[in-house]
Amino acid sequence: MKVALLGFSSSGKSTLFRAVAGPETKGTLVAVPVPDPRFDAIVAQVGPKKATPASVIVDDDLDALEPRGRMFPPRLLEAVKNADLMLLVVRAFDDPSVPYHCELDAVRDVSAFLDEGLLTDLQLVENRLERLQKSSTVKSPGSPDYVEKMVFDRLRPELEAGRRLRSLELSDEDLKIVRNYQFLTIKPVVVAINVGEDGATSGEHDSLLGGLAERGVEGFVVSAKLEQELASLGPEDQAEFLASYGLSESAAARMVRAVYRSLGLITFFTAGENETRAWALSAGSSALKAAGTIHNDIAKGFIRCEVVSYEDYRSHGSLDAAYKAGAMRLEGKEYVVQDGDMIHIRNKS
Ligand SMILES: Nc1nc2c(ncn2[C@@H]2O[C@H](COP(=O)(O)OP(=O)(O)OP(=O)(O)O)[C@@H](O)[C@H]2O)c(=O)[nH]1
Ligand SMILES: [Mg+2]
Repeated sequence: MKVALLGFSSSGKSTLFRAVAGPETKGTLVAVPVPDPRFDAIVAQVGPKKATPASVIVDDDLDALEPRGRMFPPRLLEAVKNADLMLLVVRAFDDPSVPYHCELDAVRDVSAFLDEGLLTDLQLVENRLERLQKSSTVKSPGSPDYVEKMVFDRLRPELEAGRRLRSLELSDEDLKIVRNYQFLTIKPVVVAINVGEDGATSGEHDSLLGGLAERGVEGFVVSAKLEQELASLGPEDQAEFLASYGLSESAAARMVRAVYRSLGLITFFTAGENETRAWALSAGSSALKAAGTIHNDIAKGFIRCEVVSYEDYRSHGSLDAAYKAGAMRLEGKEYVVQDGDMIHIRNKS
């Protein structure tokens, strides 16, 4: 899962990136591990040679949003295509030594971003409808152009009314058409409100967060600069440092949780002595999809899937004990994977 960091220049994107990436990271791409006490417990019990947590990839290589004219110039739009989620960093810290394009107003910046996404999508729909008008087959029921026009005729008023495509109940057929285009509002958005050093727990932005929730957008408050300092400390000092600011979790952990929720992800585990690993998967996915997440070949040769729920694993103390107690279920390709499932795919290879 790839997260694109977006925001106006000097909103704190790169500072947040360094905070979640840690001081060691070079470059603009980093895999941030998903904090999960269940995974830690499995690793402690199995003692594998290698432990790989689930992670989300954060990309800070995108251009800043344009404050004037088109917010998403073509190059930026192109880059956003490759991301699964847009993480908007919005500036709410006041620092006269760091110039900003206009007066500080986080609510305005967030609205401008969300509205621009709607407008960009609306324009795409309108341009496409205009083209379709000229098509020779648009009036023949069942033709691809006819079907597409029907879908876009329905989407246009939704976008005009400010509804994000992601918030609509789209059928599989709708989605098939929508996915042919690069709509912005089909992607989830998470907003990081970058407050000054003392604002991380002030509650000052609660109404903004509430407004976002109403639009189906996750948000969290962070002081990127403070968290960047935090990232350079050892684990014990980190906990103390966080507590002294009234926080229980680092920016990285809060960000990853928000991303996970927005993308509707669950975690399943593969516990091997060589490698024990946590994997992110869309909620509602099949065992076959889970197999494909591990490796295409494993999906191709899929025979059956051995599943032990995390609760059963915990209560029996190990996978061996769970198997012996009959807590393992054999499932087929269509089985809907549950959060925390411990999975072993039996496959032909
Ligand atoms: N006081 C304060 N300064 C911050 C905070 N976050 C970022 N800054 C400062 O703001 C300046 C710009 O931050 P960056 O993280 O480089 O901003 P950016 O969004 O990556 O900017 P561009 O890459 O130009 O688009 C830096 O000098 C940061 O130190 C914060 O929470 N508080
Ligand atoms: Mg930057």
